[in-house]
Amino acid sequence: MTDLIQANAGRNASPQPQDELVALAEADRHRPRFHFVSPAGWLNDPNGVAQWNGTYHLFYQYNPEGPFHGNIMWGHASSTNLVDWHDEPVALEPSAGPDAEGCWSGVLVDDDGVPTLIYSGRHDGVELPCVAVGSPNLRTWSKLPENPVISAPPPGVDVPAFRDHCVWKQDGKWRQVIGSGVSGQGGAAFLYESADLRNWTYLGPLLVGNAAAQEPEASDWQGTMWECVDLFRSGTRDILVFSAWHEGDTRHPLYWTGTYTGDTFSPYSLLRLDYGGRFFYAPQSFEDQAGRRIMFGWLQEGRGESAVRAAGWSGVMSLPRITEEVQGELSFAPVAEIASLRRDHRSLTPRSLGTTEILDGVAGNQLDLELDLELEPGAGFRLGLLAAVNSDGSTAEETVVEVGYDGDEAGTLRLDRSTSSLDPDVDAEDKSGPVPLAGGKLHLRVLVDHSALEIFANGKPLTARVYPSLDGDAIRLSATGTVRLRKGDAWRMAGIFSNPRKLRP
Ligand code: DQQ
Repeated sequence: MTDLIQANAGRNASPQPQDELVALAEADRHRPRFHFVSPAGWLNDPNGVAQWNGTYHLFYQYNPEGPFHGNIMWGHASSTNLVDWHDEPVALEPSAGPDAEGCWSGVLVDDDGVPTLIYSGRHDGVELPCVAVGSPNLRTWSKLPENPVISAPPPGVDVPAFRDHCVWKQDGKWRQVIGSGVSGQGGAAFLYESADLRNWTYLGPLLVGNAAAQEPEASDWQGTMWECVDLFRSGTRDILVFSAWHEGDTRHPLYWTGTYTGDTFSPYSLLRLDYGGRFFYAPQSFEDQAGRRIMFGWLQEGRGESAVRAAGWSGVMSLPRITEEVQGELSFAPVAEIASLRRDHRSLTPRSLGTTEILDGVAGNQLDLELDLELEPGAGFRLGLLAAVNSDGSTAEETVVEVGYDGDEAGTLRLDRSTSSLDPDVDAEDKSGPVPLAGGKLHLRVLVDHSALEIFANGKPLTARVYPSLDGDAIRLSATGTVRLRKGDAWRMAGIFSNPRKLRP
């Protein structure tokens, strides 16, 4: 590999105030403790998610210089159980040439035993596909001298951007889709083919969207460019995931169900992937050795820029979630391994719920709650989290999860953050979406990890960030109409990192 440019050349060449930034980040009250976060500085998209020789690998968009998107490199962590993460050396970082301005998102593939990264190198303000090959332990990466391996977006197409990759082997050849758009029309996924991951032939658009099909304000607006495209089969459906983007605005993840045949994807339905919108952005998935489709997403910050700067870190990785097709749509749940972090089990007494009650003996900001409920048509269930209650019983702060049952099969999951925080600078936008509620039966799983909140209601996820200022930790239940708690379990969750971590492991 002597003719290859060493991706890691110059690493640790200049001393950095590493300890200060890490200590600052660790001291932040809003920092999650059982979600993966970068040692400090900035984290965004999951990249190169894979299981390699039994070990799970999570790469991520990383800026160790501070909590802002700049000079993006690939951070790296590994895990034997999808729960505990071991920091690995930075895998890729910008160097003179086609990725001088950033090593943007991409994937890891197994090229006949050689770990190989396909990523977007940024140079002169545009991104182009680049390749790096790895050592057998995935710790040292060498960029190909022929980068970029695709020198321009497809000829004759005016694109707003062209980046991010999904790569797979099919009938002995490599295929990839690259996220893009057709100006004046909509987002797009462009399809390529290669025998060697180095020489690529453009086959045409896999799919082009229609930015005029929904209003730009809609929670399922397709955007004008598709970031982080991800194509996979789930059950009886082919699935094309993308993150809807428009002129620098990261909107939300969506997916098409449909049929991938030949060189095209025939769409059937367009669906929302997570009702938290930009709080579960740029997801990437892989199939593990047990055949599970596992997805990670980036939980963006929802507090003001000065608060982010002061905290010294930005961005949370979601818990790994399994996705499966259920009745033509994707259904999600955290991987079962997460349950190994559960401590101090409390079981809730089955009962009918009514006026507001504070849960006895269950409180905290690092929790896993699992509830089985039964709602009568017209009923509503309300779960208050991170609640700070005034001495007169009024609410000082509270984050509220609500599920309403409209009757038949349908219900609505809603996250009300209007009283989550007294801080006026935090995002408090209402989040909601439909949930299947056959017979009024609801399985609700809620994971609270300080500012990171992941909710799964009958398999429909809603992910968001909250920044309570009063350190409230009470949990409150209430109902309107008839709601029965059939089973309820609560656990405190253990943390996954032992401090201090190294900014540049
Ligand atoms: N983030 C990356 C891009 C991707 C975007 C850059 C999505 O490759 O399109 O950090 O968050």
